[in-house]
Amino acid sequence: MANQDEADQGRDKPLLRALRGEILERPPFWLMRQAGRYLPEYLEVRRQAGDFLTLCYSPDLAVEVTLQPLRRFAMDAAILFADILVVPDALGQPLNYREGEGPVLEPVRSVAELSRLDMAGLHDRLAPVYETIRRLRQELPPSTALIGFAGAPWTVATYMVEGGGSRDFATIKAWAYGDPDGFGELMALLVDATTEYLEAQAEAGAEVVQLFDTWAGALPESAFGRWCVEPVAEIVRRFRKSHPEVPVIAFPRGAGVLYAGYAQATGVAGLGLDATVPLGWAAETLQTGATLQGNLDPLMLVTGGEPMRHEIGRILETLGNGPFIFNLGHGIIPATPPDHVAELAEFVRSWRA
Ligand code: 1CP
Repeated sequence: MANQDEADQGRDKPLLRALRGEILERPPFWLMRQAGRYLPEYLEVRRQAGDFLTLCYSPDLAVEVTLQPLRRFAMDAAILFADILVVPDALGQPLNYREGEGPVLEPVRSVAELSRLDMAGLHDRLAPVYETIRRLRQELPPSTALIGFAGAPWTVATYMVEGGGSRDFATIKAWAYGDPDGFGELMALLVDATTEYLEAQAEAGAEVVQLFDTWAGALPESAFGRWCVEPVAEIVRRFRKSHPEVPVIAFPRGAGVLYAGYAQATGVAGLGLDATVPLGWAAETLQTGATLQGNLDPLMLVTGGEPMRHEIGRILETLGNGPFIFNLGHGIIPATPPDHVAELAEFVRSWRA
């Protein structure tokens, strides 16, 4: 009976209800990059850890930084503290984070270079991440959902091929356009690794998983179908078979009008909207097929005050009458005053109250 009660209580978490398509009186909220450099207590733990990857692979520290924003702002969900680039790292492409420079990887740029990568060590390397999830499930308040995540194959591949962040994606596009079969081998490896990684997260206790496709907007229509939609659809198809109870959210940032049809084509339960997606269009065109999530401009959170409250109000009024999760349109930026996050939390929580 206790187990049954626990299960029922789990199902009642506001985030999970919203992802089942329920319209809640007050939409649940969480914020992409809610843990991180805008919080002084994060910077302190980050300093202790020394290296960013050490922080990701130390369950004690990763649990602590995951919980930090919840203590201040009581979001409806925690998001596992890790990074999308732990997957290439675990496939054998070592990763460095240089201060102020972001991630740096030894690039993989041909089928021959793919032989440096394999899945044999994947779960050993990622075991600390699964341990972080198990511990978080013990520690979270009963109504708070735990979100696991991975990068979508296209976005992860941009870092693997470019060797870090990129402005024009010239190298990866040269490969994908010029040798789609060869590039497809890298993408197939990422579909396999990402599916297994998400499955292991669900087994460890993740109740929702999100796929971040941060650079989806870099691709024209034809390539968008092949390299953004199809890999995510394949991951969702496999993942739903093994974990039908765990909803998937995808965030194809910058997809523009290609947001239309994306949820149907991929089978995701939740669709993350970037800050440029028009709200009325989203309510009419997208909300019939998926629970929407988003989409306050992170710079509005830096501004705060009346302009921010006005914009949050507009988002809630337009999207809050359908299945909806309030969030930002991209991650919190380091310059964000924590007081403004507190204002946002207060405003969303008291909406329609
Ligand atoms: O020095 C530091 O402390 C590192 C800063 C940092 C943090 C806090 C990085 C490096 N990653 C993270 C954590 C992180 N990254 C999380 C978990 C925390 C949370 O959401 O609360 C998540 C979900 C991510 C996801 C991530 N990493 C994405 C997708 C989402 C997005 O913001 O677009 C991407 C593209 C990355 C790559 C990455 N990792 C870190 C940086 C600086 C970058 C971006 C590099 C670039 O702009 O190209």
